[in-house]
Amino acid sequence: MASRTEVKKAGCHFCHNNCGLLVHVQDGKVVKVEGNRDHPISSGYICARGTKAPKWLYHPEQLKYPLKRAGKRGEGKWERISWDQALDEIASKLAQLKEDYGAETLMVTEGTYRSDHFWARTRFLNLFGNPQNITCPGIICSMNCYTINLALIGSVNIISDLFNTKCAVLWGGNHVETFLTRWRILRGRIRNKDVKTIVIDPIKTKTAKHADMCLQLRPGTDAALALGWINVIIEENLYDKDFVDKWTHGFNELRERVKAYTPRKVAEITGLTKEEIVESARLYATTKPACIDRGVATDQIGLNATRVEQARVILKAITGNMDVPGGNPVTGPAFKMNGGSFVCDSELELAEKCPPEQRQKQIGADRYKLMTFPGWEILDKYFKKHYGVSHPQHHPLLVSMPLAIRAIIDEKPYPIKAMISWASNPMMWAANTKLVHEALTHPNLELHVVLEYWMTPTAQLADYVLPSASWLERPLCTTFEDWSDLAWAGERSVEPLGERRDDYLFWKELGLRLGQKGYWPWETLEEVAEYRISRLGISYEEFIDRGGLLPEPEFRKYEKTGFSTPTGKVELYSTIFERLGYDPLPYYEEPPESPVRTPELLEQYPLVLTTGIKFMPMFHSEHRQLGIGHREKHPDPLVHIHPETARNHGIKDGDWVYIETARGRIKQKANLTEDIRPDVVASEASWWFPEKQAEAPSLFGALESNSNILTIDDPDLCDPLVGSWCNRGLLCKIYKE
Ligand SMILES: Nc1nc2c(c(=O)[nH]1)N[C@H]1C(S)=C(S)[C@@H](COP(=O)(O)OP(=O)(O)OC[C@H]3O[C@@H](n4cnc5c(=O)[nH]c(N)nc54)[C@H](O)[C@@H]3O)O[C@H]1N2
Ligand SMILES: Nc1nc2c(c(=O)[nH]1)N[C@H]1C(S)=C(S)[C@@H](COP(=O)(O)OP(=O)(O)OC[C@H]3O[C@@H](n4cnc5c(=O)[nH]c(N)nc54)[C@H](O)[C@@H]3O)O[C@H]1N2
Ligand code: SF4
Ligand SMILES: [Mo]
Repeated sequence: MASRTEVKKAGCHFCHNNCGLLVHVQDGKVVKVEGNRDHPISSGYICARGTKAPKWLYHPEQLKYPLKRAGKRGEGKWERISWDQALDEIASKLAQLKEDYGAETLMVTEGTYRSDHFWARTRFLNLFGNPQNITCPGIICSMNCYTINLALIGSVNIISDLFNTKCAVLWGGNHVETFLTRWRILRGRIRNKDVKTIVIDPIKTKTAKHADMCLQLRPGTDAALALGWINVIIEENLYDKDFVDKWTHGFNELRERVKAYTPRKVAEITGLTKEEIVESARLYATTKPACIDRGVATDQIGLNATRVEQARVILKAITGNMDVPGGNPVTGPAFKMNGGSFVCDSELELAEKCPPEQRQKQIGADRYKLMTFPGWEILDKYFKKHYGVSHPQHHPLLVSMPLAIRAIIDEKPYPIKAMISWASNPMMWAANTKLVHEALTHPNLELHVVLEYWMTPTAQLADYVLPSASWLERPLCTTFEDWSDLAWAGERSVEPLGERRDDYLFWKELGLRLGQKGYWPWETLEEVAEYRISRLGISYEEFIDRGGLLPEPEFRKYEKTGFSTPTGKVELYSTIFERLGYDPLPYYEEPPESPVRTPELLEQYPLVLTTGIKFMPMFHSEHRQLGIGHREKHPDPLVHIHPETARNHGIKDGDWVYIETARGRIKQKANLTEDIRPDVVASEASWWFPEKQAEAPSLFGALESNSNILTIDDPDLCDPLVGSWCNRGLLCKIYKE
């Protein structure tokens, strides 16, 4: 029989760029993957992860069948069972736990934007009666910033118009390694001297090497720098008076607040020079249009995390760069075409199904009020008035992981008896791994289900491990969880391997077994996609063919509609923060552990540590299996140390060194580089070793080189608005193994 080759138009989901890729399928098997030149956004781009996708998909260690634990947790004994058995048993256990402890006893943990069906999980939880007890890295990755945007401008202002900007501030982001498609736009423009760039990073990264200025500040001091910029911009009259007068609320209060943040003071805090601060502020404020393109660093500095974003929103507003070409556009929830709109995530979540008294039980709602129901109720009121649809519940409604973990162990404020980890490896991503490990092995946790591609350290501790279909085995249909007004599509390339299923089917099938009949009308994700575009007047085939639907860019939308905040303006002084009992204005606070805040620790831990340096071709804890080709390129975890610091510690390039904080120690391999501040050490995160022993206590070496052994998760030291913990700006010592 002649072999059959097809080319599928898929949407990659190995990272958040969702590039349009062409997947060559021969006799039902993926043989080659390349960039799709016709894709309206990625236009042919593909990275090493995309190219190696066939090796990834057919790796012998990919999970293919549902597994049930047969020995003790972590013992590595598994029994292969059917999906029906797994779902029946999980549903019946959940029903019993709900009866005994209430629907709130279930916690869901999930990864960072790993698929486009978060709405399905929220729908399931609302129907189950659970108060959105969801915890995920979003709290330290973008969603905390996102929620600040919602409070201050009523929409999202995180995207940057890199095509048209004349000055890009890359704030705590290393685009060369992490934001590949964004970097692709900038690289050409930098080469053509068409754009100025300022990088804010303690390391002179590959990205920073292309920049006009690199501000190598002390980790965790970003809010001081941002407030210093505001001070310079106001003092030197560099702000946009017209925009400030018409479209902002609280300028006078802001002016008073930032008086304390003089360049001299900010220089003392950040370790930058006064000149660097003033010059960079002027460059940003006077080069028009300018944008701020953020990385994740500042989301992870604990106590002061959201205040950095608050100050950045203020900077965009007072310089008149908000929602202008080349600035930071304001994005809304739904793509519109032919008089109809894409069906938003919020329209699928069935928020009204969860009884109000249940909502009040969300863990953390009494202390981190912005990103839980108290904040959401206010934010959604203005959002709905403005956009005509509700805000999706699924990202500004998160439980801080440190509270979730403690609720399992201490049963406070009530017992968490069940956890579903989908697309998530909390043994890798969450702070204070030792405590996470304690929770995941605790007898209090009666049910732990993991949905995965691989047997990971987290999966190794589960009761059921269910095999999931990847982006090659499922279609894509997304508006990025409702936070952009474009819609992307990709088709399923091949049928799922073995008995893998997409995660949507898990939520649906579990729901049907728990009394949710009638609420899951779509059999497949293709049917979901068809439903979601049903008001746009195009066929599913055309949607896939186009790969993406883009709105005509529209700027200065506020001139027609105002901002969706209580004052209708950008709130430099936040009336929502005030209502929730927080300081309405931004301020600087020292990191929980620092040479200034905790000098008593300095003798023992003299260096500042930042964790989680990301790099190609890895994506968090993924792609670490030998045989795909990525691990072969980057086999070991690296810690970046200045040569002078290394010399003082007797450390040579390539030595294995211990990095120790007050929480514990790990080892990584020394990478000596002049590019890092001498007082700073930077480690990689998410390291486990699939080739090492699976069984406890090894758990694939999950406790050996994992930076989250070192991080701080004390709830009192988390950001008070949202509960973000501290991965960056810690105190440590280093020594040779
Ligand atoms: N290759 C690859 N790409 C990825 C990912 C991945 O795992 N691998 N993950 C994706 C995800 S989910 C995310 S969130 C993004 C993250 O993307 P980035 O934010 O670009 O990545 P990071 O390396 O975490 O941090 C960026 C920079 O922050 C600097 N930094 C550390 N501490 C501080 C500080 O206190 N202040 C400032 N201003 N800078 C500091 C670091 O030196 C680093 O260069 O990448 C996405 N893309
Ligand atoms: N110390 C420190 N910790 C950090 C960071 C840091 O900088 N420093 N960075 C943080 C950041 S920015 C982030 S975003 C998080 C990342 O945290 P996560 O997003 O949880 O990333 P992973 O730890 O790689 O776990 C994701 C798991 O999901 C699986 N998976 C991927 N896609 C799917 C899918 O569609 N379905 C299913 N069922 N499984 C899937 C993968 O195999 C992988 O095991 O880590 C955070 N943790
Ligand atoms: S992994 Fe690579 S190809 Fe896939 S979406 Fe990300 S950048 Fe694009
Ligand atoms: Mo992230």
